[in-house]
Amino acid sequence: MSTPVAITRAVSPALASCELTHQDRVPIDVARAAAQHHLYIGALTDAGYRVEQLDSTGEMPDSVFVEDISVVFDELAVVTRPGAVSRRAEVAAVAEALAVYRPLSFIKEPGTIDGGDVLVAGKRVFIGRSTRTNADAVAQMRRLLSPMGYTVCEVAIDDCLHLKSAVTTVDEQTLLLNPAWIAPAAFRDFEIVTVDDREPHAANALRLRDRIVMASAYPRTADRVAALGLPVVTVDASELAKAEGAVTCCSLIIEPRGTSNERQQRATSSEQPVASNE
Ligand code: CIR
Repeated sequence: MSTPVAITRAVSPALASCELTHQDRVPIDVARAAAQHHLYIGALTDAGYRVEQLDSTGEMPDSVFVEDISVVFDELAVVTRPGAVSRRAEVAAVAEALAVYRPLSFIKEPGTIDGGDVLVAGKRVFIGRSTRTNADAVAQMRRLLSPMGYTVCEVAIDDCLHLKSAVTTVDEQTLLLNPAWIAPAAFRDFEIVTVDDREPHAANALRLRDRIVMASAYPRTADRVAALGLPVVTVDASELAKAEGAVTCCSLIIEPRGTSNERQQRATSSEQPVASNE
């Protein structure tokens, strides 16, 4: 496999019945959410990813947030046991799709973990202890990953759904972070870029091989990332955000083995434009 792959999953007709933890339920226009998802897939395709889109049903309202069902490493894919019972029906089809690319390991009961709580930065794996992810699953992750040279670090998070609601990687050594939701101290070896105070949800950015995908609702934070010399593309994910989702949640990125930790090429100019995919 030399072409990178992104596994995505269709927006369920039942999206409006999604799980919600920190947000109030507001009406969701499913057709609009599907249209935004279509543009998101376009951003992945533009970046050179082959997109494999799985079907959904009315029995899995949160299926579009496929990130929560697995964590993909070079060596294996860990298939999660999602913290929300309503999301466990999503697992089988995602595992089947991933098995083509990686050996699989499964988180077992009583462990629960969502992929959104797992931030992989090189050989370091940070796991957020959210309402979805418990200590047993962290221990299982550590047992699986330590023999492969990964260090697993548990971190506390406040006031947000997942670890990656609060912090994501934008290049090998730089994290985009909302300090109101997570203490930067856990990441002292990294350079930290903080979100604009007016854009608390902006810390969720999707790092692809040569660009960063961010939601268009957060232009000030996008400018901060672009100022690092990283090409940023933005997509409108506002309807998906009503279901407490963001840009990393909507794909499982599978890079060819051995390339996911390559240092991202920074452009020579420090003034990269922010492009829109809307
Ligand atoms: C849920 O609560 O599970 C969905 N409504 C949203 C999941 C978003 N996933 C993510 O941030 N990784």
